[in-house]
Amino acid sequence: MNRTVSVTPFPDQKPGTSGLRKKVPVFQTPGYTEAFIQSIFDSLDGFEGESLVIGGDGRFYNREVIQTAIRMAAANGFGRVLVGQGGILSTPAASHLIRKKEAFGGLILSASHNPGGPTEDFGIKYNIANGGPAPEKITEAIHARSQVIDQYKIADFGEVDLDQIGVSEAGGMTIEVVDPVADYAELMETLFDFDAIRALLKDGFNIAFDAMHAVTGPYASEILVQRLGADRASVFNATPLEDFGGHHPDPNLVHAKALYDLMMGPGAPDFGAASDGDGDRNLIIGKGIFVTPSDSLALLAANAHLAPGYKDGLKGIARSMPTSGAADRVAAKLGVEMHETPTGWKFFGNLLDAGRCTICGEESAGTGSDHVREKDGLWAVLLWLNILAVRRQSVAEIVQEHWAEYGRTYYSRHDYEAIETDTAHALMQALEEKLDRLPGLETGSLTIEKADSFTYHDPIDQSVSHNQGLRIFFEGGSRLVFRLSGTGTSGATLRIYMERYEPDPAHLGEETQDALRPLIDAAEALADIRKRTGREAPSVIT
Ligand code: G16
Repeated sequence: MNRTVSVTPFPDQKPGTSGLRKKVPVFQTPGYTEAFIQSIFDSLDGFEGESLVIGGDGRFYNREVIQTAIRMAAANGFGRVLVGQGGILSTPAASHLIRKKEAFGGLILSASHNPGGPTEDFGIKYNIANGGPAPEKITEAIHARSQVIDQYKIADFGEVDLDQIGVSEAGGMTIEVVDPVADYAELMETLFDFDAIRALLKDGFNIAFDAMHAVTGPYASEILVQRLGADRASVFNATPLEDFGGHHPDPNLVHAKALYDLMMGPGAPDFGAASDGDGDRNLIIGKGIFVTPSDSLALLAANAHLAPGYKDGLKGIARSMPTSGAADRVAAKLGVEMHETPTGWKFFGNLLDAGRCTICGEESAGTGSDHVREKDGLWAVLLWLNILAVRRQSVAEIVQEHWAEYGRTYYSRHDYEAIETDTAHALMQALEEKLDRLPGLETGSLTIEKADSFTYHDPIDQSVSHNQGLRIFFEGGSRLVFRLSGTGTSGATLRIYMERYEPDPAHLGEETQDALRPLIDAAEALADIRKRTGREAPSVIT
């Protein structure tokens, strides 16, 4: 039996960079989760009798929301739901499942790299039939609907057994609990030379993969250990935990410090990697060398043809605006299109669907390709391993050869987390107001060439996205970008992105923060960060 339940709108249900992310107690507010899911369904047309994929990263509250979402899908008229066993689906695996099963769309329950637990973060995101995050016109419709919603529909049936693979019927709908790993692992086998990687590992090439007690544990165990023969001990923190063991499942140099220390220490493995809460991000560290996500994108694009799935070359490359220009130089050399989009994987979807790019990447540790419509952590790890298996060089040698050929883009991001929202907006507004007056200004040793607020014109659907970050370009090619994160759940996070291009082979080995010192000083001089935020230093430097 279906019920219609009255609800009053919640004013804060505006999806951010990647879905709605809030603290668990907010989602536990009576009617809150239901109102948002109903707002999603109310914003879609034509799903009667269609399939919906549902899965999450296994964090606290995942199972409860999955039960609710299944009952609401039935009451709203979906014909079938496909759910990952145990409620688990990594974000790229969910994207693949939507595409493979030709589902109408999917609900992905994750707050990505944010911490999990009873007082930590949760999130809900809707993905469309191409497997990618809903574009802005849908997320805006969801938000608009959430502001006027007055009821939701839910079917009355008991708990679905999420742990048993199989098919059942309830509320007039088919419920299929599927193996979350099998389809994804099979897809990876079609893209990469598993024999070559297996041979590399057999020859004593040591890897370390930190699953951060998050969703990639089962995927990495199946692919790296079972199918590729890596040592069982090389995949650690492989059991997904509801609170990620109390850590932030964020594969950066702060939260994956243990891996970083291992890779920089004596006797380090040859290759280290980590992924995040929902398995879409990646961190790559060679023996004694951290590869920035921007460099990793450039390197993967330059070498992708070494993997079977990309042997015919790339149609184009896309990167988010704050990501460094390292990949642009690869695109120029390959003679393929280069696209610059706003932050948010959803902006790559149209380009991928239209065949305008093959590989995409972001400074926020995301890389992926047209195999799915999400970024994909393990995909990046496997492409790296495939390249290493063919080139038989160390990560450091490959990176250094790349810099020698293309020049090096020194790059860093400074985050000021959980600052007061008003303070963050005031800082951005003050900077924006003076953008017009910046060209020609000297700050330290640097001279400003131009400055603007980034606007994106989507070349496929002609949509326009304004206010996507403040950019300050300096003579000589350096750049500063200021923007506020769209994924945080407490206060605001100010992100400052710095990059400097260095073509001179004699200056490729500097320490990154030293190489960027003039830009770090310029950011302070232009935005008064210390005075305005009261912070002496960034919370996270990546
Ligand atoms: C999401 C988006 C990414 C974005 C990242 C950081 O990733 O999908 O496109 O780069 O957030 O966004 P922001 O700078 O606004 O915090 P994820 O891994 O959190 O889903």
